[in-house]
Amino acid sequence: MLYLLDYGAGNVRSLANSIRKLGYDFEWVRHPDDLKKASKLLFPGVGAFGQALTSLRTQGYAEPLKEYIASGRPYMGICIGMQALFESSSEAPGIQGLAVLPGRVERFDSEKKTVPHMGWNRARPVRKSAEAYGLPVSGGGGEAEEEHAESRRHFYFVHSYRVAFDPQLHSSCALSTTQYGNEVYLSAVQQGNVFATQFHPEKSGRAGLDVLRAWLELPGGPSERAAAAAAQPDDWLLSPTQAAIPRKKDGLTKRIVACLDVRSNDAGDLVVTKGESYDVREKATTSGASSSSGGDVRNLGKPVDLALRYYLSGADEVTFLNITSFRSSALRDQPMLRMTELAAASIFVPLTIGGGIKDTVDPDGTGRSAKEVAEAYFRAGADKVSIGSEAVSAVEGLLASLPEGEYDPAKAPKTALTGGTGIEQISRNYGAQAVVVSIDPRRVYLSEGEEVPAAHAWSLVSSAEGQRWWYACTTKGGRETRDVDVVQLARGVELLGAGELLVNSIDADGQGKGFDRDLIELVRRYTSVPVIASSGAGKAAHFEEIFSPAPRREGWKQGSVEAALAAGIFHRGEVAIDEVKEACEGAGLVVRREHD
Ligand code: 1PR
Repeated sequence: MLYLLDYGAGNVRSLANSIRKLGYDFEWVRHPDDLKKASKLLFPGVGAFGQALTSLRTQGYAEPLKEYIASGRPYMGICIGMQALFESSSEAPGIQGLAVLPGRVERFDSEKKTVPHMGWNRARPVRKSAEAYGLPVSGGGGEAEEEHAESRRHFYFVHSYRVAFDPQLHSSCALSTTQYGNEVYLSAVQQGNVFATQFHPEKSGRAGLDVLRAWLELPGGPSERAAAAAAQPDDWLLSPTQAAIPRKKDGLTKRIVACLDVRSNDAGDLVVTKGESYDVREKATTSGASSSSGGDVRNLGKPVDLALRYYLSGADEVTFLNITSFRSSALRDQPMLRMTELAAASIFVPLTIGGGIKDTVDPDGTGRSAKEVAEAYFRAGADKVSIGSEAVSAVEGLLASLPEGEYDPAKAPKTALTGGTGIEQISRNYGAQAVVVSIDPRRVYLSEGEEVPAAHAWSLVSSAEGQRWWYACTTKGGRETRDVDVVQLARGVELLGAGELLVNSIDADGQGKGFDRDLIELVRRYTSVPVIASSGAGKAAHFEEIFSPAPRREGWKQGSVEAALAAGIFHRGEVAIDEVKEACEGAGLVVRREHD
């Protein structure tokens, strides 16, 4: 029987879903004795190294787990489930790993790249036996076959710590390596009955399902096949020393995100809608002539059906935003939770849920913290939550703590970090990578001779045509404009623990004229967490443009972003995700292709 070891650290629903999807049944490990009954064991390992190892020890799993591994029965570890196999981690000094494999887990160097390493990257097989674990070694020769094999080597990673590949130390366990920046590290290991991946197969589309399937198909009990593969002396595809040499460029791809703005329509059904500049109602018609908005909510389809379509056609991530969240409490918003569960059952790429992630009070008076609300979505299968309006309030809190004349929330005194905001709480408990902040800025144009307010001078933009504007943040889907500019918001939430910024634009939304490059470059310049460019995509070339590094002002950081999101063009079938990826590839960018 296959067992899944969940020691209670977080969301393992997606893994359970993918195993069921592949037609396998499993039991949860409920007691250390269950490990004696298991003929196969999967350890997803969510959370942090120290927390995982401490939980294993305090719950009495550490020794039975080592005995299980020593018995030769198949073990598969994912992420922390892989890191736990090593001796120790700099994430938790003094806490011993299981020491089944040699080496120490250490943090990525964040000097020249963003940490965590988040997104799709290439796992490069280093031994022939990788093939048996679903990692294609070669496509068989032809160009199409090679392309197909390559599409099966991209996986979803999200981690800040890794085991650097050491050709001597890891010559008997390395199965694949991955390069982030100029660091080459172990992305899959296999030694005898032990197999583990740093990436998340359950979030890696069909390529990930192939890896899981390959392992699930291995015979249970002591595995002769795996042991035989490990023993082959000529198994290396290239010498370990060569494999350790970093290439010119790493394999991290640009991510294409499909976004679904969700709300109940006037009939009460949850639908995907899409507007222009956040107005999602059809233009009302009076006596045949179209007038201002006020008609029905535009209905572009059912959320899970559309999302599934995007997943199957190669979206790297799917985001659902509950755009009427300001009206009701998210925890009682069962349709969104149920929708998340349904989506997570059939979509195996990262899912982000936004809208209403904030402190709420149930009708019976029970208070629900933003963390509890987020937890409900993580349990339902979300990988990240996105926070909009509450992020603005949190940054206003930081700004209020600054001395007169200081406008940078990143300089807020330590005492201003109360730990009480939703961003801080969710980030602390689930990691920064699980917290996206969705920014809804609007341009504030300045008339001739008008001065930009001193506090917002850094978000001032002047166009070649002589127009000047700055970006004010809004809440409640653009209904309220606040005295916080986009740079203040971005810097403030980064300090509070946000791991990613979704940068929308009310002006560009639904216009199809391209992303607001000034806005995106502004946020990029002043922050270092990954940025998702959003709003305004009208054709495939717009993605290529926003990903291309073309700094327009002296001293500005390269304008390229990690991900770009679109809604309208995908919903209306005007541009296919594949077309976007083709255009990006044509421009020399690395993208992930979903295979058939
Ligand atoms: O404030 O934490 O409850 O979150 C509410 C969330 O709902 C925010 O993320 C906010 O951006 C979103 N939202 C609120 N009202 C609207 C609306 O449209 N009326 N949608 C709305 C925002 C913007 C993008 C859109 C892109 C791409 N949608 O997500 O998908 O602009 O569109 P395009 O490619 O068609 O141009 P809280």
